[in-house]
Amino acid sequence: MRGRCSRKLGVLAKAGVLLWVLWLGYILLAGSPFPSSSTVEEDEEGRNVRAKQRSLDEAAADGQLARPLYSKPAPDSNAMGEWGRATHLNLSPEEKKLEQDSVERYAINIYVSDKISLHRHIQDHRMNECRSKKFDYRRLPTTSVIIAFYNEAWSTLLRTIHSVLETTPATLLKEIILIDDYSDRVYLKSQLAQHISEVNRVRLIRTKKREGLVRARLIGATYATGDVLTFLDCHCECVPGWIEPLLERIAENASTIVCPVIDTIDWNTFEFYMQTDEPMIGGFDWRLTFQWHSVPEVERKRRKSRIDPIRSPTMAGGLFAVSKAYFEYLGTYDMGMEVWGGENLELSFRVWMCGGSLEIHPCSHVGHVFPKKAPYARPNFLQNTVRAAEVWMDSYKQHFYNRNPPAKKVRQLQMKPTQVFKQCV
Ligand SMILES: [Mn+2]
Repeated sequence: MRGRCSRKLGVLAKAGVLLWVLWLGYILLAGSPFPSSSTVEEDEEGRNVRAKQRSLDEAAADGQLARPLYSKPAPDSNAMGEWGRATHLNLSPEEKKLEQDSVERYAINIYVSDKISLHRHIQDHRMNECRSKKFDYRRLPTTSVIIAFYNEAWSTLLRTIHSVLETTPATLLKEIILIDDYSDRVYLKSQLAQHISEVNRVRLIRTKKREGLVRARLIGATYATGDVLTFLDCHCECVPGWIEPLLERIAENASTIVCPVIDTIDWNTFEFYMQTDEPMIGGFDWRLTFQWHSVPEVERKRRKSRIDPIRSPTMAGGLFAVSKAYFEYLGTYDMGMEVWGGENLELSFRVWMCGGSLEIHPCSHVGHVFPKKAPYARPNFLQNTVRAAEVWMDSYKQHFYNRNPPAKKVRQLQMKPTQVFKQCV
């Protein structure tokens, strides 16, 4: 025991002497006339070097703050779908049958999706100004990402989750809240719970009955602890840098709902098509169906640069960020709405009528798989749009009923004349 102690002391003493010698050497070198034969030019050069070092340090600090919770594995250019490329498979008749079955079941080619990495990279083709834009990470609000799903395929759901974890700076991401709206597919039970338990900052909430998209999202929002609620669909892939512009805009103006540019992921090949030209904005027709329009001249003139957010009358619905406090002030969604369809227009009308605004940020890009067809029936679409018209359209609702006679019947059947609707609070 004692021998061991004295051996240790000996080692420590030697290490001490060695450190002292090194320090002395450093002092001698630093003090030697060799580096300090100073001329004015060299001083300036030194200052430049120091300034460069400082900016490198700052960039490194920014880089630290921009770092997501998990990093993607190194890209593998040979892997299927890497960089958002299309996947084309040479299939045997049996495999072809499996592929067709998956399309039949999900309205998305899940056979192909299953072959693509859950962590694939997406090529960033955003405008240069977007890619070089700097953010003050210490001042951006935090966000909770809310993803509701019903019987979603495994690989599209999990790719969405991993994509959020691998592209959202850890300092900004409070949590991902998954709401299972009473799915019955077996892999969404314990297998999903197990997978989720192995990643940080993901919560899984399950409803006790089928609630529909709107209520499922609102249930998710009640668990959110972030400053901003970011709603995503359950078959998305985020492009790096997607969240910062949304959060920065909400920090500037808390009464703004901000949407990313929604890029298309092909339902069949999973090719990621990034929209590189001017984004489209949302509108609607008199049947209250959502439509895309090009940016009008007046809005184009109002904006000072092509990376300024674009005001949009309506949103597509699936993907947007809103300050939690402002969403509550707005009265959230119309709770009487079921499933999906119409709720996006209702919320769009609500935000504009209640003094807020709705914008699309050209620097924020999220890919979405638009399915081959609507994956499940939505018998309540008409009912939802009737509610939106009754609450917000005043006398303009006549155009809606004229263009959409079945809506009149829905109103007679479902709306009591005394019914009071929620407007601005
Ligand atoms: Mn969708």
